[in-house]
Amino acid sequence: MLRRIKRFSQRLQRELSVIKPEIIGMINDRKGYLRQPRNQFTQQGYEVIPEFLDKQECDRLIKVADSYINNHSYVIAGDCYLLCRKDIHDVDLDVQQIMNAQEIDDQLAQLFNSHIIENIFEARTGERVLLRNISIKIDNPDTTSKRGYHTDCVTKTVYKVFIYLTDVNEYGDGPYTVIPGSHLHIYRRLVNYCYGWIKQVLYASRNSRNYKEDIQLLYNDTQAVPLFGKAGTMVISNQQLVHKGWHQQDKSRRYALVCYVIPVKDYHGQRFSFGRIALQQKNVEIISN
Ligand SMILES: O=C(O)CCC(=O)C(=O)O
Repeated sequence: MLRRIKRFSQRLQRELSVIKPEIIGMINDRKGYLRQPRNQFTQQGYEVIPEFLDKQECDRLIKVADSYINNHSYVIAGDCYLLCRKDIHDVDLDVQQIMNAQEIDDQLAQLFNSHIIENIFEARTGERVLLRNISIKIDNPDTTSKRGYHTDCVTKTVYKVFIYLTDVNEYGDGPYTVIPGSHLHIYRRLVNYCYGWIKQVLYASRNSRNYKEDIQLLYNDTQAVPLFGKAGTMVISNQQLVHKGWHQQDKSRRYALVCYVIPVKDYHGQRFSFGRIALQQKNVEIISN
């Protein structure tokens, strides 16, 4: 009991200390977006670019992914690792993701070093960006544990690229789903932040996501746009956009490349290690090959 009270009080202190910088950060992020050039990407927060990869390359990458799939997170080689989401949190339990896949595949290494992805963002935002990681994400059919609407962080801009490797033609294929323009909403986001803040203080545990990134109020599926596309379709997205992977993925396994991109101004040499640190902190064994 005493230990619980102590943990609660530590969490409360921590969360009290970040309220102000996080709210100021959200307001400043929005101001930054309003200064960007006006185009579909900066206004809507996403854009769909068809036929970025051909079918043959998509099929090849699926084979690469299949050769590394496993039920446990493990280090594949160097900085490349398979992250099974069930090992780090309580949502997306059927998602496996090969992080830093550019380290184990020459074609992906070429794409990683080519600056093609950075150019796409820079042409739209007018700001220099950095591609940090190309991952291969495998979303197995799941109708029970998909994460609901969220943003990737409370503040600071993160961009992602999704390149479908399988056709995503209908809801059952698990389309990436967005609320257009929501990266510019401030009041609705603040209401959700306050709600998430309270949940974070009351309920956060070792295995929970950051509740402050959840969007549970004032948005719903009627406002959402599911982004369908054939294998090879690229979606670029500002991850401050309210988004989710469609929650009723009951038809097929979806393979996609997911690339992580940040503004150069926010890069301070940090190594990409999403999930890896969490695995170590939570004492999940990382099985090395
Ligand atoms: O893969 C998807 O469709 C959803 C991904 C997502 O929610 C995220 O990357 O934050």
